[in-house]
Amino acid sequence: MKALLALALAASLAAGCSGSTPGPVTPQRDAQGNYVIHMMTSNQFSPKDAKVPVGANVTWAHDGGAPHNVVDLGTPSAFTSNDLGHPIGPGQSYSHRFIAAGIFHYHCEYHTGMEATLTVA
Ligand SMILES: [Cu+2]
Repeated sequence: MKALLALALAASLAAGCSGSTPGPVTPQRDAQGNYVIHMMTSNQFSPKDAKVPVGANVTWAHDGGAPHNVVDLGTPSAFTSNDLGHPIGPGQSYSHRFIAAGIFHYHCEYHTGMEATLTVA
């Protein structure tokens, strides 16, 4: 019984450690198979550090609140929701398919500090 308890404790500690390990997170997929990154009401992207496979279609979904956009910070910019011709509002989204590997740093131009990283590998 004591051994079992120790084992359970060790397992929960290990789980806690892996949960706090920094690194890219694979976003949840929607019914169409798109990887979904949320633009949260707190003016943050979630997951902030995301990873998807080459060929993935990524959808940035607006959770509500202030309008946002999505602009790759690379030169030239590899993707931008400004192609839509309007900010992304509540209930709206922006999608882009990534056909090549890369690490992309992007941000929302409307909110200082609203930035994130997407790794395509
Ligand atoms: Cu924003």
